[in-house]
Amino acid sequence: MQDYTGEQIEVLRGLEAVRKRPGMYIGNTAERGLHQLVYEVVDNAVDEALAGCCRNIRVVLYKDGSCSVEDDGRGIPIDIHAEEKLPAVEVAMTLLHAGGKFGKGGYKVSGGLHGVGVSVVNALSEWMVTRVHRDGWLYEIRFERGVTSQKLKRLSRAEGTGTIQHFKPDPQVFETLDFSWKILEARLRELAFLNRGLSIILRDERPDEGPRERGYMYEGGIVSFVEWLNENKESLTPVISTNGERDGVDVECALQWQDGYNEVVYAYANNINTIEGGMHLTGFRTAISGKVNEYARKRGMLKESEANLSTDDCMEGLTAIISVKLQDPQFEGQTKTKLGNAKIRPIVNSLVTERLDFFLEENPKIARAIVDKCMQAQRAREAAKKARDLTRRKNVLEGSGLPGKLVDCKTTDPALSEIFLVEGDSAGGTAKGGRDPNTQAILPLRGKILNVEKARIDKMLANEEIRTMITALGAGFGDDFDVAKLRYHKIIIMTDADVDGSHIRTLLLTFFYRKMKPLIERGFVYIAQPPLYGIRKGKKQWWAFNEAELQQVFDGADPKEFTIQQFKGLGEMDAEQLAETTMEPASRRLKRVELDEAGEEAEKVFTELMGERVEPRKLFIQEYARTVRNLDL
Ligand code: 0RA
Repeated sequence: MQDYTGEQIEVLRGLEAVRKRPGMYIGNTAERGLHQLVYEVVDNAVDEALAGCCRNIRVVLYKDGSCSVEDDGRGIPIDIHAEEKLPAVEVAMTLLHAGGKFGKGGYKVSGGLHGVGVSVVNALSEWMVTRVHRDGWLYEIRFERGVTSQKLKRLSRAEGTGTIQHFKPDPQVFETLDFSWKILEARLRELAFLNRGLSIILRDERPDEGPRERGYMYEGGIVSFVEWLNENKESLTPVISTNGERDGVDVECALQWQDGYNEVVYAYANNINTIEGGMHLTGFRTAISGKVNEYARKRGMLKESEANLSTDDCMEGLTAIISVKLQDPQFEGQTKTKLGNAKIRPIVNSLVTERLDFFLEENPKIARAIVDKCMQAQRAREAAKKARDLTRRKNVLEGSGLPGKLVDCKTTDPALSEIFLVEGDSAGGTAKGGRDPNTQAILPLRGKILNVEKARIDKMLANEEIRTMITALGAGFGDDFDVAKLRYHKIIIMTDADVDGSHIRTLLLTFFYRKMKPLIERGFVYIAQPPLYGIRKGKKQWWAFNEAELQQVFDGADPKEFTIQQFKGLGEMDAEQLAETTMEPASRRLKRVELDEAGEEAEKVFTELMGERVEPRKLFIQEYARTVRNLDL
């Protein structure tokens, strides 16, 4: 029999709650939740850096599926906690919500959103080892599924201070245990940008060909972040930056206009990407439009009779990072990524206004170029509005309002409806023959659609294929896009398995990413997978989607015994074949297009592949050429 003290019972209850409903603490137990564990531990180390006590963080992924995070901070305190009568480190590791915030006078700010506490990581790990360098000693404590398995002990004399957290995610909890270099790299790079001078190293010891290691450290902080984002764009201005502290709030902004048409603005609060925006973003946007309009009027570029430039006009082609750090962040909104603290708005607004005022006065030539660009954006937007109104009116006259090329499905329930965007009229005809008319609609697209990466909104709307698509999907586009009005919840891109087909697919994805992003964020976009080969032997029929599957069909037999048809395009299949292999839900394969958290990565790839500059595209092609399969020649 063991006597449990009050706090031991509390620990066990806490652990049980976390292990019973891990989703409540880390979102889910899939890939996202798994990476959340690393973020949680890294956030603690970054907090130590924010307190000015840590310069280096090192993250290592091991072959056994474990991960360690090492920092050179002060080391988690090991003295006996007055109330719990346990070493402070044990309290932090086992008590829910004790987090890093035990003791008074902790940090000034703390990455609050994740902030579930490292005890949650401990509870969801098969084992966890915490080592602390402090007071000339190295200490160690061990846990199994959150329960202390080895009390804190002194291992050896050691110099310096710091903490090493080493944990192995529990296979009983997680569906996947495979850490992704790409996902971790994106977040660690972001953290390095957001915390100037902080060095973060990522090391992966899992690859058979040997360890892989990369370090991230930016003396320029968010200025470097903007430079990195704009690396493949033609800039119109230098990076304009400002920072300051007011009312206990730290604000940093860096911005640069480039000659593209997209607004690339990321706002952070306590290192958390506030994708829903909030007070810091509002303050920033009003500062930009206020100052640009004021300057344009003062210099007579905008006449008295003319309307103000809209905020969207002023933000066209602007790349910016806004980073605020504050004591008591209020995270609101659906995904708790909208900063609610009202006092932040005027602080950001006045800092950016002051800086921009100074910049415009000092650089009249560049200032003129900025205003010129905003006015062009305004003209394009007005032209687009006219075009839009015109199409609306035309639709009313024509009846249903749907494009004539669309072969619609019978159901009107978006959740059950699918639309196939098909390359070419002839494949469109085949798809029409093979579809299920109740749930599947067909929209044939003629040739290449416009590359929206290189076109303004007015030119976009002059493009027939784009207009047809917007009308068929029914949810508008750009700033007016409303996913609630979407007519289909599966948008399936069906192009030929050749270079032209890939190009059309990329053009479509660029359009959706730039002008209907929620489609991709909500996972409504899919790519159809037509087979590359049809194989026949006697009465038997197989389909192969790649070379390996083709070999599987042969199964060691002589390929000459089979009749093999290689499909170069959708048009080479008849309606029945296309239906069976590519369209029927029961037998087809679909790839869902997903966007991971690292939004900057996707942003950069679209610029590289579709933007004005040729050189980055060449480099991209050279880098990935080695991995290309099935290139048609
Ligand atoms: C509370 C107080 C002190 C350090 C820490 C927490 C601390 C926590 C973590 C978590 C990961 N690495 C960490 N490094 C430090 C400061 C105690 C003192 O004054 O020495």
